[in-house]
Amino acid sequence: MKKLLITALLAATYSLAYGAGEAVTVYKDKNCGCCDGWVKHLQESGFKVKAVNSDDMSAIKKRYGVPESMNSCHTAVLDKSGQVIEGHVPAAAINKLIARPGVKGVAVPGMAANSPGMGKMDGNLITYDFAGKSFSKD
Ligand SMILES: [Cu+2]
Repeated sequence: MKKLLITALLAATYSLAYGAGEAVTVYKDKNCGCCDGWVKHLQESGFKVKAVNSDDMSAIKKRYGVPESMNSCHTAVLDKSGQVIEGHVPAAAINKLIARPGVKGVAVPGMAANSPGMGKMDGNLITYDFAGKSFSKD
């Protein structure tokens, strides 16, 4: 009985730490391979991902208020909060974003080689908020 309880507690902690089944819609170009890599990273981290292919990503970025200087390949929106995620942002930084509803959006500009979906993470990947301030280092 005690063991069962511990297992249940661990499972609860796990889902809290990893996306908690948050639904996220990812807008991407259908030919984007690294976008698919990032979608996989989100799924493995416990997010429920809906991927939507778009031929006009710049319109999507404008619609969700992504600063032009921070543009990357894909744009994602958290279904519940409406917070925006631009580019190869790691799941840990997204969880931090969810915990801070006052932050409108975060971005990893461009195509960082040390980001999920692109390459091996090295602890030096900076995620910025849309005001340009450093938000997370993973
Ligand atoms: Cu990319």
